[in-house]
Amino acid sequence: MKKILVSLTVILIAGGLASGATYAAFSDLEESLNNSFSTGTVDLEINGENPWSSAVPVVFSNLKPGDGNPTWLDLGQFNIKNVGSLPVRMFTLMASDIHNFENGCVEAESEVDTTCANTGDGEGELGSFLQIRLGMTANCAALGTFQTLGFLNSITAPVDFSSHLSGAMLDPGETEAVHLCARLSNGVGNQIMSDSATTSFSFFGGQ
Ligand SMILES: [Ca+2]
Ligand SMILES: [Ca+2]
Ligand SMILES: [Ca+2]
Repeated sequence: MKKILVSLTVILIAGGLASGATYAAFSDLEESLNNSFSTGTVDLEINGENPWSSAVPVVFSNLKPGDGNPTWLDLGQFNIKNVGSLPVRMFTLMASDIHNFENGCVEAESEVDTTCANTGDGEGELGSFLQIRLGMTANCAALGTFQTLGFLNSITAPVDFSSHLSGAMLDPGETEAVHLCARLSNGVGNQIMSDSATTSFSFFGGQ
C-alpha cells in the first residue's frame, strides 16, 4: 500500500512541473478581431445605361466628300460615369464589328472601284476614309481638347484618351462627357459613292 502512494505522489509532481512550464511567466495578448479584406469595383455607366445597350443613336446618310470640314459631324454625346467604388485612370475607345457595304456600284463609282458586289459586305470603301475623333468639349464644333482616333477601319485596337480627361482620373460618382465626331476627307473620290458602313464603339475604363 505504501509503495502505491509513493508512486502517485511522483506522478502528481511531474504533472505540476509540466503545467508550470506553460503558464508560469506574466504575459498579455491583445487581439484585433473581425478583420476583413475585399476588392473594390470598377464599373462604368454610359448615358445612364449599365450595361450600355443602346446603339450609337445617330445614323448619318447621304454623306459626301468634305462633310465634317471644318466643323466635324457630331455622332453624339456620351456621358461616362464611374459607378464603381475605385477611381478610374485609364480610358480607351475602340471600334469593332465594322462592316463596309458596297451596295453595288453606280456608274461613276464603277469606273474607279473594281469590287462592286451588290451587298458587298467588306467591299465598300467608306470606312477607309471616314475619320473619327473624340472631343472632350461641349460639341464637335468647339475647338478644344480632343483625341484624334484615326480612320474608322483603323481603330480596331483601343486608343487611349486618358490624358484628355478633365481631371487626372474619374473618381467614383464622377461623370465625363465626351463627343464622338466624324468627317469625310475632301480628297476622297467616287469609290465611296453609294457605300455605307456600320460599327460598334466601346469605351473601356481601368485602373
Ligand atoms: Ca457602292
Ligand atoms: Ca468596292
Ligand atoms: Ca465603293
